[in-house]
Amino acid sequence: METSANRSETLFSQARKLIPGGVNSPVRAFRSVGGTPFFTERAEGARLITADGVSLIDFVCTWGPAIHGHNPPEIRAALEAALADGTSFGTPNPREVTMAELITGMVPSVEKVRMCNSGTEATMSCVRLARGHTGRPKIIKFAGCYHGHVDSLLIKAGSGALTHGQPDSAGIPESVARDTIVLPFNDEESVRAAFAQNPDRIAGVILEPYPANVGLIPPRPGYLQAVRDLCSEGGAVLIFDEVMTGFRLAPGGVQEVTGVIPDLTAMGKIIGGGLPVGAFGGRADIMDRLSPDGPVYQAGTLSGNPLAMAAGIAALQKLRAEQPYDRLEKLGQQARDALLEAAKTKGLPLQVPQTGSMFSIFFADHPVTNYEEATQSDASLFKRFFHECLRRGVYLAPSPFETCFISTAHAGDDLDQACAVFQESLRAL
Ligand code: KE4
Repeated sequence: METSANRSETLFSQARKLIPGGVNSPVRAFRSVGGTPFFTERAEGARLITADGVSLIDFVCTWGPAIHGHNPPEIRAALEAALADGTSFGTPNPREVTMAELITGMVPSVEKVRMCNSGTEATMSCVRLARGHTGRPKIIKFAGCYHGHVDSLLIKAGSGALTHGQPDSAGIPESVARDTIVLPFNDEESVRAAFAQNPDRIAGVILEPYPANVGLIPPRPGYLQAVRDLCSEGGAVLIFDEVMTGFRLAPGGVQEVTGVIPDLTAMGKIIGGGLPVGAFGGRADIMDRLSPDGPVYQAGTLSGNPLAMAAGIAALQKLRAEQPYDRLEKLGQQARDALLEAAKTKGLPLQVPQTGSMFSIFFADHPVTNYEEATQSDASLFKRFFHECLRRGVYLAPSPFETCFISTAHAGDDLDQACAVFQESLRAL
């Protein structure tokens, strides 16, 4: 007999009959931490309310979009107003212009921008643009960086694939994979060598400037600028995948924080206010190669959808008005310090890389600087920690190779309570 206490179990067994793995995105299946995933009925502020009636302090924030917390009134009001006018038009609509003005105003390197429907579409389009602009075949990416499920980028992806122990995906022919060069992150010499070995063949270099799909790995000082310089010298397009970091670490993302300027930027998550969205933009001379003006084709039935634009505009306008970045940095430090303090007392090897409202948790003796080191962290200890937190009402990203997010709604009691849970859970290990 189904009770509210086990409604997620019932839903999951039904879902598994109809949806591969019972989920519409692999990481949600909890395969990296074990157990049955809970289903969420609704979300408010810093919390998810599960189908089992449990209230959880949420550090996934729908994988990044919910920087203002869940269901903020400004986004809800914007959606309710837009809904009254219809859900999709298939023609240009005024909100697309407003969104383009906001993005190009907040990310200075983006002179022109095109909306799409996911981060995957954004990175895929950047890669096609780089190849179309340069006429070259090869792309450089970095082990551990994840850019969505794009054939030519799902090579040693660091998020879903790594989490599921399948560093390469089936279904990608060698003919596609061979034009992708995979290098270690934080290793400037390997980039230099790749350019030297492939003169005039590299169309673009794509990276998460702060890799966050293999846990959070900060770039070494000077590394991003070195990659920038090598791309300029080699005539390749530098692509920053800021789907996660864009608008989260600063209005202009990592490129604003570091001053390292890419040629193209992939965006997503926050700019949709929780609705399906992606965007890519950058130098006008490259963006103008896009159809209908140029020879590089790209399209999307629901690109610029009025509801997604309304929610994204409200989210970006709220960010511009509130400028919450200093507050988010302090909240991130509070979570980091609570974790490190408890681990020290317990004598546990713990690394908590943190920047702004993003942090990850490695059970490791030394700071993690690349994919190889991340895979050597103690994943089984993470698994136990995850469940100790979950049963105390705190939901962390269900993999050691993901990043946790904090929203402005976490400030105060919820974060204080979560930090106490972090400490109790570490003590219980
Ligand atoms: P989407 O296609 O999932 O909208 O975006 C792909 C993507 C691209 N680039 C970066 C840096 C990303 O982090 C992502 C997606 N992130 C994952 C979380 N690691 C989304 C969660 C999921 O796959 O279910």
